[in-house]
Amino acid sequence: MSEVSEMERTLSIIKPDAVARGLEGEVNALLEAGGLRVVARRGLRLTEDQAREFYAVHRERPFYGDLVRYMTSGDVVVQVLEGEGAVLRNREIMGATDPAEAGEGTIRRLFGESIERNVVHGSDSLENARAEIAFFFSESELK
Ligand code: FUP
Repeated sequence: MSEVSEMERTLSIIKPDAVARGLEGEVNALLEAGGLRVVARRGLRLTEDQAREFYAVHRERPFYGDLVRYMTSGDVVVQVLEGEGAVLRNREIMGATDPAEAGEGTIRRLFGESIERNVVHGSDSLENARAEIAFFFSESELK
């Protein structure tokens, strides 16, 4: 890359079926190989209210109910990634929302089962990254 990127943080979620399939280690190996470092992480089960709020931007979309059901169906891992240009970098390593359209070698192409069961979430802007990190982590957990 020719441009100098700023050090950034972004939010990553390993989604329920990926946790259940034991993909956490492989997912994080790909993120780390791409230059991102996990600086905070926690396993948890989203409540329905949390999932509805987290995905509130999609509340008018036809897939919203299914998405909330899926995201509350099992444990997830929420984690903060740090690195140069971390927001975009994470999105590149994840690949397109639909695994069928994701590039070779991306997490979603390698492990995704459908547009809903697409293994990982990643913040899509620096502004959303800040809000999403604060949604799950307190200042004291983020040194
Ligand atoms: P992304 O930022 O790549 O996670 O994609 P979006 O913010 O557009 O979508 C958020 C989540 O909604 C996706 F990860 C999966 C789900 N979704 C569907 O289930 N169906 C769709 O048609 C689009 C998104």
